Amino acid sequence: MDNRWYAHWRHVFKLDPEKEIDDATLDAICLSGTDAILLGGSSGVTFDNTVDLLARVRRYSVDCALEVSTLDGAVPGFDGYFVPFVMNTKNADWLMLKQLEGLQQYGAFVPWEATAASGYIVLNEQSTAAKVSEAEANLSSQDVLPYVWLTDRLLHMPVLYIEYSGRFGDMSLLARVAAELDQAQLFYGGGIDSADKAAQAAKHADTVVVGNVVYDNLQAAISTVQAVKRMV
Ligand code: 1GP
Repeated sequence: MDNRWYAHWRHVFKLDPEKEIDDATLDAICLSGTDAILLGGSSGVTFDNTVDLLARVRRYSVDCALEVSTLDGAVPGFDGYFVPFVMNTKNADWLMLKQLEGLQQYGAFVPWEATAASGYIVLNEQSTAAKVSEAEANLSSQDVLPYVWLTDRLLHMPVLYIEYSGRFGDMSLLARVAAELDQAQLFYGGGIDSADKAAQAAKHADTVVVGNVVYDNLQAAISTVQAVKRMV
């Protein structure tokens, strides 16, 4: 069953459990009107730092989900879980084997009704996500399409995530991907540091994810919420 508990999310803040965030900043983020807080990071995510941040976000009524990218950071108590699969890598660890290892250890505890696979297409070669997963990130719009078809039409993954982490992506590529989707919810993340960029991404993506700018420029981060909501 796939009831898509995240279907209504248009704007999401992604927080990295490894990074420090003070109470005032977290307060502003959680009360910003965003649809959800997603916890995740490409490195340094542990059980302790994930539990700690979850407990702090739990003071607010906003949805809080976890992107499960390490076994260490698999923590119960979230509203939902995304299990990432990197579609554009030839390293089987990130395609399937780490996910399998997770199920071999913790499969009996997975809340299936609140767990979704997300097919990542990682497109910024310089990002930690691309380096860690050995993604073949230098893809044109044309090159990306077979990955989109694989994720959306053959495997029927419920989420397709266009990931430019750290750099604002090619919006014409994003538009091309959006036009090609049959059923997956399209997430976009990467380099959104202003209302204008958030609005551009929201034109094509179902769900816009805003990460780093939270730590660099809080006001700019907050401005992305209304920019996305205005596009709906
Ligand atoms: C990272 O897609 C998210 O996984 C957000 O990217 O940190 O560049 O906003 P930024």
